[in-house]
Amino acid sequence: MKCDVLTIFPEIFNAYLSEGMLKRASQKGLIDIHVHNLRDYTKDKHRTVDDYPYGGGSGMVMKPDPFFAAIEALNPEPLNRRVITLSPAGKQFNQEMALELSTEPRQLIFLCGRYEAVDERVRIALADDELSIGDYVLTGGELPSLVIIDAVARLIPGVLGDEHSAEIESFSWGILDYPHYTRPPEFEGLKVPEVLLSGNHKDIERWRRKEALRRTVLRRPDLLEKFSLTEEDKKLMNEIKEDSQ
Ligand code: 4FV
Repeated sequence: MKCDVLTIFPEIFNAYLSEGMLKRASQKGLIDIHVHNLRDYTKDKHRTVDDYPYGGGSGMVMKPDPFFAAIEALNPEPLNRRVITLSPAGKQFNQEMALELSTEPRQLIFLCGRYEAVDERVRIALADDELSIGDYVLTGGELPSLVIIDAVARLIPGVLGDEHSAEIESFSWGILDYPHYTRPPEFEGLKVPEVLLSGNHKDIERWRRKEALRRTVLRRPDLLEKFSLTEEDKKLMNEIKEDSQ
């Protein structure tokens, strides 16, 4: 995973990328992330990146020029770059998209907006994707970029400890995760489900699948619309229905 980020607040990234799994992944050369200060691509002595909105209105708009100059400098070749802008108006980011981006051979370039918005010509002329991390308004595109970088990087083979393969995890299945427990076996009067202490891996797998399905039925039934149930899943769903009678 080779990716570059354009932002007026590079420090935000340095802090997050120098901890935990992403730090180790960079050290292992599994991911290669470079953060650039957009102001380095301005031409005026005040390193201006924003200006008043045409048509009036509150707030400022980010100028197109620094983004164009930066992309020209970072990778003028449209065919081997994938430019991503972040906005609430973008396509909703999800695990499926994370999986797709994790196999993307081209250089990913994230353009982080600030202020009211970014001049629309940046999206029109430069962006390959416009993504949203959710229906709410943030102060900048830095957090959405980090959310996407984190979700994609952990799917790069070798980034997650080999004991944890992304394939076995819930959203990769397309349903919610099952409940997790660790020691002590009883805490605040709350016991760990017996089956998890049984050592019977077949029963444990069955229990985990059933609880994952139960949670999905209760909390995200929308996920089940695009989820193909196995014959075993259908039996579990009947049990879940009976349990709730
Ligand atoms: C956002 C989101 C988001 C809008 C104006 C940055 C802000 C400000 N981006 N998913 N939700 N962006 O709220 O991606 O410049």
